[in-house]
Amino acid sequence: MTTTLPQRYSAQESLRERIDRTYHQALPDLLFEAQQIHRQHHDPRAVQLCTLCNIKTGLCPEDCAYCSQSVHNKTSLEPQPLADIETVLAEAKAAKAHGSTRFCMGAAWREVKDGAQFDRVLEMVRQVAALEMEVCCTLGMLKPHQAQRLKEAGLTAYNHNLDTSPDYYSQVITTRTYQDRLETIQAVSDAGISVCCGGILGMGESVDDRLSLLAALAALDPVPESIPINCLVPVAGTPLKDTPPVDSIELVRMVATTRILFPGAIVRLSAGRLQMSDELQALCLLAGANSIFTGPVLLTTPNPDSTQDEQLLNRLGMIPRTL
Ligand code: SAM
Ligand code: DTB
Ligand code: SF4
Repeated sequence: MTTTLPQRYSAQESLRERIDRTYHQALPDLLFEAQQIHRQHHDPRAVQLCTLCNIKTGLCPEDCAYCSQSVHNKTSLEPQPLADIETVLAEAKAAKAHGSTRFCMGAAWREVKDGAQFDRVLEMVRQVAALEMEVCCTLGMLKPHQAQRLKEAGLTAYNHNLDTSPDYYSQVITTRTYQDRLETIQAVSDAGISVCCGGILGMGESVDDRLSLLAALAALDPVPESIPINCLVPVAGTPLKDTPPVDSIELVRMVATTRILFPGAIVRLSAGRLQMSDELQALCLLAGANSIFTGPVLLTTPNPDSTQDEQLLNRLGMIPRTL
């Protein structure tokens, strides 16, 4: 009798073929595979709560078509200069009191510039780290010495998304390249900071583009430890304001495929939860998502409030993850 290896162990299969086959298998098989892997690497009941804080709002020179904060988009957002350390620290303490174990500070910058503002951000990182929370920043492009300084200040992770496939990217952003993003991600991992890198679904891209995004994430070395999956929050005044929402089952397939490809990563069900039913969020958590952003706003757009999230986790018998 000849024995054939199960398809998943085929040596000839390319990464992209494996991603395609994984994503397109029957949903029960996809979910079963994702759950097996999820359970081998994580507590299936635990969900990490993470809170965002926009430390500098609006007037960003980049032209990201989805973003409320770009100067190129005519949105109703009120710009705000870099926040005070005290204000940010108070928000971090409140987030911790609500069960968040990770605090992520975002700035509407194209890139970090050395000087007093960056020094203030470094101090924010130091003070949040002292609260014994994971500290993450997303500040745009970084140079290696800046990544090093963030590491020394106690930064746990840096969020810098690839956003979409290399092919679709230029439909969404023209003011910086995919390569620019890869270089920032390299500087982050070279500094010993954990990479948080994912993308956005629902910007008019195809399923193939989404799978190419996963292939690009899988080609990073090291692969990201944290992968945010955002669904576009359409913002009035942006070119993507009328883009139709992501198909629910396609979202669940993406989450499950991400879980299978990145067994050890925290997969974050990020922007767009307000538009999702409880049942869809539950399916995403069953498919391997194990983190959500809590608090009534993400950076500039609304998000379910903590009470709603608490009730959902309770109904599912799930618990906030401790550090
Ligand atoms: N300026 C920095 C940058 O672009 O890296 C940090 C902030 S930026 C808002 C962080 C990420 O949020 C973006 O890379 C994008 O993936 C996500 N994002 C921004 N606007 C969004 C929207 N309307 N819907 C979904 N995700 C969005
Ligand atoms: C990420 O991928 N999603 C979060 C976090 N990284 C910084 C941000 C979502 C922003 C959604 C749009 C807004 O609120 O402006
Ligand atoms: Fe600026 Fe970031 Fe918004 Fe792009 S996503 S416009 S870089 S704040």
